Amino acid sequence: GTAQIGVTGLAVMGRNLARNLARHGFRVALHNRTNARTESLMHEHGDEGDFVPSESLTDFVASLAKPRAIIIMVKAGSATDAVIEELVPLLDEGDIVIDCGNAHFADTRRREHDLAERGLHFVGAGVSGGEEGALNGPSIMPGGSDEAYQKLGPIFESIAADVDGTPCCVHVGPDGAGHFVKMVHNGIEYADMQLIAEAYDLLRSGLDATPAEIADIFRDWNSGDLESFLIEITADVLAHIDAETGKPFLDVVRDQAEQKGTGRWTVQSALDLGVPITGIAEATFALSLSGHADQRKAAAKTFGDDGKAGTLGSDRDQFIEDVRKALYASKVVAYAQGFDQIRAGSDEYGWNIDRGAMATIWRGGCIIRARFLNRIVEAYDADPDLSSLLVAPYFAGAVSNGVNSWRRVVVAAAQAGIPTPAFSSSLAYFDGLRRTRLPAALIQGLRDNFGAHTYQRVDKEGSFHTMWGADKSEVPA
Ligand code: NBP
Repeated sequence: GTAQIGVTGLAVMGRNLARNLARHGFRVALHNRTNARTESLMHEHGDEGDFVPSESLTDFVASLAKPRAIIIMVKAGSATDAVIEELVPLLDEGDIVIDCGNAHFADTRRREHDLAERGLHFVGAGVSGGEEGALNGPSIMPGGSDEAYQKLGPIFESIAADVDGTPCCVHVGPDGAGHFVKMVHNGIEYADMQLIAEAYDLLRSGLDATPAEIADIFRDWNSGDLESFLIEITADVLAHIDAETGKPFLDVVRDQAEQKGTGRWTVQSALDLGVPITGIAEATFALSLSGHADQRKAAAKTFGDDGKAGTLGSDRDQFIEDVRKALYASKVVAYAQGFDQIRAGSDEYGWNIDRGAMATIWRGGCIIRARFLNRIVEAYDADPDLSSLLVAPYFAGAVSNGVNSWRRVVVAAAQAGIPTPAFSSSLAYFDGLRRTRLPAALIQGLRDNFGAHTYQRVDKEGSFHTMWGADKSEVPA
């Protein structure tokens, strides 16, 4: 065969990735379980580049030059395993199988291990940017071996988004590292969206501002530190008018958000790793709450929906500026926590992930692309072992500068009964992080009292236990 790379799985993502590859001059082999998808791609876009379509997987594999590079872009989970099982007997030693779907990193670790035993490379690559990104330049986060990346790197780097001449693709690390980082990226995306939603709610419920007015506020914010893809499209969504009713689009959409797998995975992994990613967790739980329509109805009936709309507007401009600063500070917390999780995962699984490089490849192509990622890159350039993004000079300054606004917003929200779980918990995290002494000493005392769990002292080494039920003397444990 002569094709340089193949794509199997030609739904929206695979189709656009294949077109992106072809537009960059690669000869692309095509396959999909249901041939109609392949035919429609050839029919609609066959003239965009050099495609080699095949109806059967055998012909598809035969159409590829060796060592083969095959991208799988199917529904994550058992479909990916099914395709791998069908594919592997047709391959030769040294071929590279690439999963660009949203796999769980643990599945990617397992698959990489299995295929390595069969002499094949397996690369789990996170791809962000939705269908638009897949076509015009996504952010790509490939894991897998150095050897596989040597061949794939130039291909991926040429189709990835580009920011100031730097491609939004880098070899993240071995086996599941790429999918792990993609997972954290999606968790941060959840936190970002929840923070934006809370800011909107504060302005709408607290100031009685209209969606169109709030769209203007977000547009204004997008010209400063907050500049990002999500802030930009927030203005578009807020300004949109429903054609059927003439009402703001937001007011005709159900307020129950879908909770997809990756946000949940991020929180589960953080619990396993012992990393407090409170922003992402609150965002995930806020979506869960939105989905419990019956419970919400019962509670609204019991307690009443709060009727304090418009009560926060005594100094309207000041409040808007406070919300902007609170949003920025909370966003810094969410990213700081996400990068902590990347470090913890990297340590746990031996991936040696360069966090600055992750911020670099998120600057374009992906959903969380934002101006402030440049600041994260600078922070890790200055200190690759940074203990927390929050203590890097730029972010420390931004948070210190915004902390009074942040407190005023959280207090005002609590008084007005406007739920701000992500704003509030991010502030609590910040206050907890900077405390020299936390009340955990009391918890140690309680655990020693009821379960003889022992404790350590601030003034000498070792573990100790107090004889709580007897004379309360202390004994070494
Ligand atoms: P879907 O996730 O909707 O999957 C549809 C594709 O999977 C079709 O090609 C389908 O073939 C194939 N497939 C299934 Br389902 N079961 C199969 C099986 N047992 N054997 C072979 N093929 C099978 O497609 P998508 O929305 O393009 O997403 C693809 C991947 O990219 C997913 O992992 C997704 O999580 C990830 N992703 C999506 C986005 C996004 O914005 N949509 C962004 C980033 C990542 P058929 O045509 O024969 O039914």
